[in-house]
Amino acid sequence: FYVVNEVVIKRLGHIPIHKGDFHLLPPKVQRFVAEKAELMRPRGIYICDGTQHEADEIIDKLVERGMLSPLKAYENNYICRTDPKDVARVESKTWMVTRDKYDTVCHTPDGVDPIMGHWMSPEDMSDELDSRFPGCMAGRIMYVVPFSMGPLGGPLSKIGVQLTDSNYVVISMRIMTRVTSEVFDIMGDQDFTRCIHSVGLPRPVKQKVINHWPCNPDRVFIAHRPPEREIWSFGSGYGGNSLLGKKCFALRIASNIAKDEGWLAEHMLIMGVSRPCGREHFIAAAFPSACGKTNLAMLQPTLPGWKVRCVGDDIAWMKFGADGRLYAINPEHGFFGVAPGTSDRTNPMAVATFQKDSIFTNVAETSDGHYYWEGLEDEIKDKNVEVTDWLGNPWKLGDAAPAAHPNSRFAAPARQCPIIHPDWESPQGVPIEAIIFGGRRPDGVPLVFETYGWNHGIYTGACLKSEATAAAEYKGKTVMHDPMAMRPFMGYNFGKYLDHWMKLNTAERKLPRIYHVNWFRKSRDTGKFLWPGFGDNIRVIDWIIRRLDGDVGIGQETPVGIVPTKGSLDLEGLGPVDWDELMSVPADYWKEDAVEVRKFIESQVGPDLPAPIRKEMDDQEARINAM
Ligand code: SAT
Ligand code: MN
Repeated sequence: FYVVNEVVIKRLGHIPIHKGDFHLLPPKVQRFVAEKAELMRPRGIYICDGTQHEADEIIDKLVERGMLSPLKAYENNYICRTDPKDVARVESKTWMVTRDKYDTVCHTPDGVDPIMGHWMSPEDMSDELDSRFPGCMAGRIMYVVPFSMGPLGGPLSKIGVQLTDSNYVVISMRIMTRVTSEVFDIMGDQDFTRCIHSVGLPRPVKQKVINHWPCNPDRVFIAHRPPEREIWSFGSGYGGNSLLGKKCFALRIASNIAKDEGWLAEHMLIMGVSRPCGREHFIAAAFPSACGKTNLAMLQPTLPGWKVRCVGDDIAWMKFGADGRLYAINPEHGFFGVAPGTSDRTNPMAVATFQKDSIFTNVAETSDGHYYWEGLEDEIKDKNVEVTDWLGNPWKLGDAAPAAHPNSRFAAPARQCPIIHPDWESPQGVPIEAIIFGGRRPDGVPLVFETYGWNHGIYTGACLKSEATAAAEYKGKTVMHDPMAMRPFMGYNFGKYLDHWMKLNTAERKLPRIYHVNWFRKSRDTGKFLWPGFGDNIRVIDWIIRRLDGDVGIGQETPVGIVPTKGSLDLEGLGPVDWDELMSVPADYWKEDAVEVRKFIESQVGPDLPAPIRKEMDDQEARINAM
C-alpha cells in the first residue's frame, strides 16, 4: 500500500478509477499513469490484474458490442474483424527516436535512405505526439496492463506497463505476455518499459467506425525512445503496432538494453530437437515475418525416432551463462501466428494449440462456427457449409479474392501447445548450440549450408534476404534485404549491432555454429519447389546436428559455406529430389549477388561496418569470383 502524492492526485483530477486500487501501484507507476491520464483524458481508469475473471468480463463486453464473436465450434475461441485499413504493421510510420541520428541509423551516402532503422529527432517526435495524444482517449477507458516479458522475476526477464484504450489489446496482451499484478510486487528498484497506446479516436467520433474497430489509419504513428525505455503508439489496433510487448519492446527496445547489458534480443524461434538416441539439442532460428518460424518451431519429424519440442516461435532473448554457453528464453507467453497456410498437414501442433482460448483476427468463418482460411480447403467436411470472408461477405470456394486476409492471425496461449517444451518457462533459458538464418529465396541459394565461423555467420546473417510477405505494407514478391530478419525491428545502428554480435566472441565462450537454410528454392525449369519442407525439414536439422557432432565427411566447401556432400542427407521415404539443383551454388547467380550485396552493404552500412565483417565480405567475394 503506497501513499499517493499530491501531484499525482492533482494530475488524476476527477478521472475515476473503475477497477483496481491505485494505492497498490508502485509510486513510479502511479506517476506514469497519472501523467498520461492527464494528457490523454480518458473517462476512467481500469487497472488490470490479468485474472481469468477479468478476461471473461472484458470478452463478454466485446461480444455484446459486436467487436468479437464466438466461434461456436470451439471452447472460448473468438473471431474479430478489423477495419480493413488496419491489417498489418506499418513500417513507414514506425520510428526510433534518439538525439544522435547515428545512434539509430548508419552513415549512408547522400540521397540513400537507410532501410534499417527509421530515425526521428526528439523535437519532431514531440510535435507528432502533441498533435495526436492530448485528449485522445476522451470518452474511452484507459486500461493499465502490467506485464512481464519472460518468466516472472527471472534473471533474463523484463517488466513493462502498457496503457491502452483498446480492450482487444488488453485481451490479446493477456495471451501474448504474462499479465499480472504480481509485476507490481516484484518491480522493486527495477525500471519498467513505458508503453502508451491509443486507437486514436476520441469520442464523440466524427468518422464512421468500421467493424466496431476504432482506429485512425491516416494518423498512425509509432515511436520508440530507447534511452527512456518508452513506446508511443497511435492510430492502429493491429498486432505489431499495438501489442507493444512484442516487436516494440521485446525487439526494438530490448535490443538496446541487450547492447548495454551484453546480451541479444533477436527475431528467432527456439526449438528443442531430440534424436533417436535421446540426446537433445537446442536451436534458434531467424526468418523474416511470415516465413515459417512457427512451422519450424513445432515441426513434426518425418524421420522415425526424432522429437521436436517448442520453446518459442518468434523472439529469443539470449545471454551467455557462467559455463560459457548461450542461454535463450522466449520472452512471450503466446503465439501470434499467420493463419493462412496453417493446417493439420502443415502444422498440426499449432492447430491443436488454438482449439480453445484463442483469438482469430481477419480470418473467415463457416456457418457451423469454425474458422476458415486458405489452406483449409481439404479440411472442410461439409462441402455445403457457407463461408463468410474476413470482410464479412459471403464467399465460395473458387472465388478470386481470398477468404482470409493473407496476414490474418491466431493468438493462442503457448502452454496449450501439445509439444511445448517442459523447460519453456525456465527462467535461465535453454542452451543454444546452433543458430539458423533463412528466408524465401526462389533462386540460387542451396537448401542448407554451414558458415565458416562466428564472423562469417554474422556476415551471412547481415546478407539475409527474403521475398516480401503480407506481414507489413509491401506489395508483390520482390526479394528484399532483411538483415538478421531484423530489418523492421532494428533498435539501433546496424553497424554497432554487428559489432555487438562480434564482441560476444570471447575465448571462454562456446559459440553456437551458424547455418543458413532455404526451404523455398524453385526449379529453374519447372518453377516448382525443389524441397517438400515442413516435417521433412528434420532431415536438414539432422544434418546440422551431425555437423555439430563433428562429422566433417558430410560437408563440402563452396564459396558461401559448407553444403552437404551428395547423399549425406537422410532422404529415406521421400519422393524424388533433384539433389544437384537443390544444393547447387550457381556461379552466375552468386557473382551477380556479390555485386548487389556489396552495393547494399556499402550504401546501407558504409563506414559503420566493422572491419572484420568487411573482411568476410571481401573474402567471400574473392571466393565467388574464383568460381
Ligand atoms: O504484426 S507482428 O509484428 O506482431 C507479426 C510479425 O510481423 O512478425
Ligand atoms: Mn515475427
